[in-house]
Amino acid sequence: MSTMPEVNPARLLTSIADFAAIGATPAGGVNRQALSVEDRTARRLLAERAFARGFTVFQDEAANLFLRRDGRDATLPPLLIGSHLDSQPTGGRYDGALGTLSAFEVLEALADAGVETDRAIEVVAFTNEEGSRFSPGCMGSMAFAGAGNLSDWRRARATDGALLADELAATLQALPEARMRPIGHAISAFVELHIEQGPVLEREDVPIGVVTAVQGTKWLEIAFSGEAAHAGTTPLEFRKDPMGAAAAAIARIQGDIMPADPAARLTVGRITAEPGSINVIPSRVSFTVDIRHPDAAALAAMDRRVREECEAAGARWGCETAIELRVDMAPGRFAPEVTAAIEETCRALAIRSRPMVSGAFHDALFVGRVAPAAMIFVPCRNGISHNEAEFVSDAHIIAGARILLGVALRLSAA
Ligand code: HGY
Ligand code: MN
Ligand code: MN
Ligand code: MN
Repeated sequence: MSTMPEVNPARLLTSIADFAAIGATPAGGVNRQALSVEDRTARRLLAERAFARGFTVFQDEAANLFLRRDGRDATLPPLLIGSHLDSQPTGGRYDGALGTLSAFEVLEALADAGVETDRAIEVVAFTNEEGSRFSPGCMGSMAFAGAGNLSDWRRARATDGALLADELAATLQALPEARMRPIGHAISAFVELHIEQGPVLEREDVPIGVVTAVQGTKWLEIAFSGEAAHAGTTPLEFRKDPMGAAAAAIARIQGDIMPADPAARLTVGRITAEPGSINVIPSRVSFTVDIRHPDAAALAAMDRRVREECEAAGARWGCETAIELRVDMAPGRFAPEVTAAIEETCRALAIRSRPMVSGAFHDALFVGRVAPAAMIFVPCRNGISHNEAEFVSDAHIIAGARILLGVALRLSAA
């Protein structure tokens, strides 16, 4: 005899705190980078909780982790819900983990209520959504959607020098009880709950965002190669100074290209100088450019402008310029039938919502290429994310999980 399933607020809030302790930083954030020891610890904790509930645990060759609660009809493709567990080096405790743990709470609430759904529901923790330790981001969901080549990525080196192939193998081996499954299995739909990571919902005091689309993203790695020389003896006209080139290029990127379009987002997040000595003109300077725009043509135009500015700066400072495209994510629209299910659930629970476009990329962007997908956003304080101060109120956490449970009930019906 089943009852109406309800989210268990105390259990979910405790779970979020439990996972925030894995890779906890002194400033209250988390450092749980993809395929790290901390990431493996979090995966194990989630898998053990799944085993304890009698769910089945799977991994695929991209180390995507799946927790399955069977449904009435095993022939039906499962509904997939979830997000990611990896974090930025100085990340917040909610980015990714909130969606993954809220999805697990949905399975527990259904189990507690004895509800048998028509189709199975699977919770997923996709591998390396952040892309900060290994490029590209959304590695696991891209591989799941056939939108990227895992064998190419295997040779990638992390920012700390580790080889992706080794870290993938260690992660899979750390969970021997999980069953391996072929990558990219059929699913009926995918719903990802995530913090907004921006200011809109909080500013409008709306508890739920119904995400209809995700803007496009390009990541460029720019490298200027010049000539190392003595800081004290080398006059300007003899210098082939990659730092001068980088400074000129970044000034144009942030001083001219970004201000020209209010929808443009350009970020230089990482810069490295070699040899990095105070009294040596660098031999090489590399930096990253994260380019975002909701419109594909505008994104391509900004990419061209950035490349032109870098080539010009390199030439002016007597340097060679190398530009590598590390990530190329076209803007994506989500499935109306899934956003409609989210909106219906918000109405049924009398929780206000508003449609919106995501400024951040997400795993749902890629899963949405192979199955109907959409996202549910909850507000975060001051719109801050990718920052240890990231915060979501308990009320918004519970509202988001209740919506996810309602949507899962709707979409798991045959
Ligand atoms: O960068 C992004 O958009 C994602 O939050 N990792
Ligand atoms: Mn995220
Ligand atoms: Mn993130
Ligand atoms: Mn994401």
